[in-house]
Amino acid sequence: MKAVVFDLDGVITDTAKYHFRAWKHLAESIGIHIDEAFNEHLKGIGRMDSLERILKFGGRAPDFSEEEKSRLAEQKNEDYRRLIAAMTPNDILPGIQDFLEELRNAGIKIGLASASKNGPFILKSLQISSYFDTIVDPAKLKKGKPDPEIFSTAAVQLGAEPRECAGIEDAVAGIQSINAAGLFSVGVGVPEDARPDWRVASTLELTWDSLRKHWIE
Ligand code: B16
Ligand code: MG
Repeated sequence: MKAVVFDLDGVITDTAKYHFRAWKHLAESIGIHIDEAFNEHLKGIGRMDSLERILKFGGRAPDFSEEEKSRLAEQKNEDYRRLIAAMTPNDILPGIQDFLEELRNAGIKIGLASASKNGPFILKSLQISSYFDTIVDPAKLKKGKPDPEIFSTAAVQLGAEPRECAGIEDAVAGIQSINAAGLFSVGVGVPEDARPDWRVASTLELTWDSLRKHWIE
């Protein structure tokens, strides 16, 4: 057991509500209405793929050029950045700061495997950047979650074999990515059929002691 790799949105902090607000605003500007249920399908999915899903949902996929789509995604991101700029350590999900501290004290390496290009900015706002030994740059990946690439890359960057790492995710696509990469998978509030190796209902259940117990079982 050498390393733990964290997803960001839904595991470290809840950015989904800000993504939703910004996407809703953008979608409405082009006549598409999305609700919270639809937003579930955007969790863990990269920015351009999220936009594609929204356009397809609204039946407007053929109406925009690549250039226009980039502009729409940029517009959403500006809106989103305004919303997350106000985040503080109070926005860290319950138990996560203690868990990071325990991992560091146990000599376990810590990585971030988020689809978000705003990951480093968010860690900084939450004042927890110093816990992270590595952050995977999602811009350098060929494929997003559920492809295993992001978690495999995290293991490589941490100098560990996948089976020496655990990955923590709140999205089904994320669990699929962890399982395919061969890490021990931990699912936060994911459905049973997502098949995590260990399932917790809330981030409060994440402690180094309990993770270790489930991992070696
Ligand atoms: P950005 P995660 C994902 O974060 C979000 O769940 C997803 O909704 C978002 O579209 C994606 O990051 C990209 O974010 O627009 O900031 O680059 O769950 O992989 O940490
Ligand atoms: Mg997530």
